[in-house]
Amino acid sequence: MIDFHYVPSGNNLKVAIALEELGLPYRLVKHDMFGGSHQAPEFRRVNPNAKLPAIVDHAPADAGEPLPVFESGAILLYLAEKAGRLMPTEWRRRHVAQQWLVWQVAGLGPMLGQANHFVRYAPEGQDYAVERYLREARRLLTVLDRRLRQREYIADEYSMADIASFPWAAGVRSVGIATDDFPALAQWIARIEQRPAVAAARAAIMQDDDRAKYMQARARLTPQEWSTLFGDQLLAAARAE
Ligand SMILES: N[C@@H](CCC(=O)N[C@@H](CS)C(=O)NCC(=O)O)C(=O)O
Repeated sequence: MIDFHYVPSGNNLKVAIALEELGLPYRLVKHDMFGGSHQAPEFRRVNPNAKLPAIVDHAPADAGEPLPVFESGAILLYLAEKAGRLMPTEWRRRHVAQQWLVWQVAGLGPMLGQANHFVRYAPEGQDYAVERYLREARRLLTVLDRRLRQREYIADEYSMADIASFPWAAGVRSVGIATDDFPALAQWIARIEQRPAVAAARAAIMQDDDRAKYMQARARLTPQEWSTLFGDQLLAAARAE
């Protein structure tokens, strides 16, 4: 059994899709990001970086202690290795899939994340930051769109590379980017959305009462929530023993 610590967001949807695709049994452990449950000392023993998603595998391959794994990219690679699926085994194909997976976690995710922050959470009037991150997000989406022009999936076969990029690409409307501007990408999103595991993953974690709070066009946070996510409490939690 795998404990899956989550909030209803794109990074977390990656892990839900992977678990559903691989048919691995998991137990949902929901967090309240706005309330700061992920900053509590017990969860920082699972993820010292105090972010979601994270998993704890109670039946790791070495038959040792339960193993916590954090960072969505690391979790996808861990689950692929555990199940022996969704990452190519042939050397060249594996490195193709791996570099696109890392491209998502090091580029597309952080840039869209910052765009999301400045469009939806920051005080208004930060035009330079909004334009900088939206332009970089559009550039990265263009790279992915071009990659998908001649192929069905990002790598040579459906893989963790697709699972990593799908939730972010499918969610770009939240920062005001239309997928119509990226035709190959839009077709790939529609193709992935047809997968039963994707529907099951969305049903498991995204159809959630709290989801509306994550989807506000301009987020309205209480001062305490703002401090937890972006202010003094964020730093205090990292410093706490
Ligand atoms: N690089 C991390 C990013 C995780 C992340 O930022 N998760 C968000 C939710 S999507 C979170 O936990 N936010 C709470 C916070 O920043 O305190 C990953 O890919 O797992």
